[in-house]
Amino acid sequence: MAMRLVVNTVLLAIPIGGSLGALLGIDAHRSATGQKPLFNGDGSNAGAGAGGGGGHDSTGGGSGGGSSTTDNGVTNTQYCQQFYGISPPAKDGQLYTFNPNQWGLISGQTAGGLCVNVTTFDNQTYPTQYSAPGFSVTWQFDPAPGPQPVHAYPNIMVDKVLPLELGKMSKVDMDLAWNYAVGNEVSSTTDESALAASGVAANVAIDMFFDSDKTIAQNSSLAQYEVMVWFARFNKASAQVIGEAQGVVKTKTVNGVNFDLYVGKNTNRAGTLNVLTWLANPSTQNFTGDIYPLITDLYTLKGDVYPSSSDYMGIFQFGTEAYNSAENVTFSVPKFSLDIE
Ligand SMILES: *[C@@H]1O[C@H](CO)[C@@H](O)[C@H](O)[C@H]1NC(C)=O
Ligand SMILES: *[C@@H]1O[C@H](CO)[C@@H](O)[C@H](O)[C@H]1NC(C)=O
Ligand SMILES: *[C@@H]1O[C@H](CO)[C@@H](O)[C@H](O)[C@H]1NC(C)=O
Ligand SMILES: *[C@@H]1O[C@H](CO)[C@@H](O)[C@H](O)[C@H]1NC(C)=O
Ligand SMILES: *[C@H]1O[C@@H](CO)[C@H](O)[C@@H](O)[C@@H]1NC(C)=O
Repeated sequence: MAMRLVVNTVLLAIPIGGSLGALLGIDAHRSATGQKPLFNGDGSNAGAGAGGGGGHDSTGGGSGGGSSTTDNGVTNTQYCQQFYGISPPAKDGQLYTFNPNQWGLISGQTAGGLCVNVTTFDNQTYPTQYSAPGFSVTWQFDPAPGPQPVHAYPNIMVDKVLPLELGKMSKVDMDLAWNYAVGNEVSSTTDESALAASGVAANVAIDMFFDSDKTIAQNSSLAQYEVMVWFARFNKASAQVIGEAQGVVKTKTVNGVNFDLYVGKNTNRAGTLNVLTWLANPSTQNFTGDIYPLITDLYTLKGDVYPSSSDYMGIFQFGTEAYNSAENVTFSVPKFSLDIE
């Protein structure tokens, strides 16, 4: 049991990249702290300095979590660690890992920190085989002074389903709803003007990694393609899509939602990572349908920057890139399910 816990902690602690600069951030973090963060929650927070909640979660390590409350078979647990993933068990269901993924913390910067709350069912049985536990993320970060504006990409990641060859998939069905609001509480609406008034810069996005090599596709530091789907973006001036200045390459409507495609390279990877981003225009707070056409459409475009059907999808995550905000904000996802076939 103890042995198994240690193994899980190591596997789940592997930080997963967001987008711009993710890899730099992780490398910097890793070289600054060595392997310690894999085994010591507070050590990693102390190393990076910020994370206001700092000592919130001394239990760290994947399954421990911070404060937890249970009501009628529903348990809410708060996690404020920098990286450790949380993988709630699901009986006969698909497994997911919640990654706090605070890869861009800046030493000495004042901030309200970031905590992830996960709502699990004690019976480990969710509405469908593909449903994830509900979750929310409360955060506050001051603007980053340097060229790398993202502090964290807290996300939910699908486990065990990947890697899969793109051309052998038949669908990527999603059913999700989210809200973003100023404050420490879950809201059932998103008030974009209130977010703007608090200077919130963030997105709500899927982040996927592809490569022609099955194993490399699972490593965000090495994969050749990053394909993102942004359902919303708050504060256009701060939260820029890579390639935005070059304009829209293509548009596509899926399930009534219009997406604009932007294409560019992540300069932090010496131009070796092609970043293809579908930005919903206008934004949408829910999506029920198949996003596979947003992948297959990329094959129809010419050039090395686009993946092909023989490439593999190695990573699939959904979350929010936290740039900055004057006040605490809460991103909540009451419903998330993903069926990749
Ligand atoms: C599992 O627990 C949840 C929350 O209490 C409840 O809504 C659901 O009906 C339960 N499912 C089963 C199959 O008992
Ligand atoms: C997260 O959980 C903590 C601890 O139970 C609670 O105090 C806080 O209100 C929760 N936040 C949200 C957004 O639900
Ligand atoms: C990803 O690749 C980097 C660079 O080669 C390596 O340091 C890291 O351990 C790899 N990560 C995983 C999860 O294999
Ligand atoms: C989906 O989100 C849009 C706004 O983005 C909203 O107008 C619509 O009512 C939502 N639909 C559902 C079923 O929640
Ligand atoms: C943001 O608000 C401050 C002040 O109310 C709290 O002390 C922080 O814990 C909170 N941050 C998070 C991540 O909840």
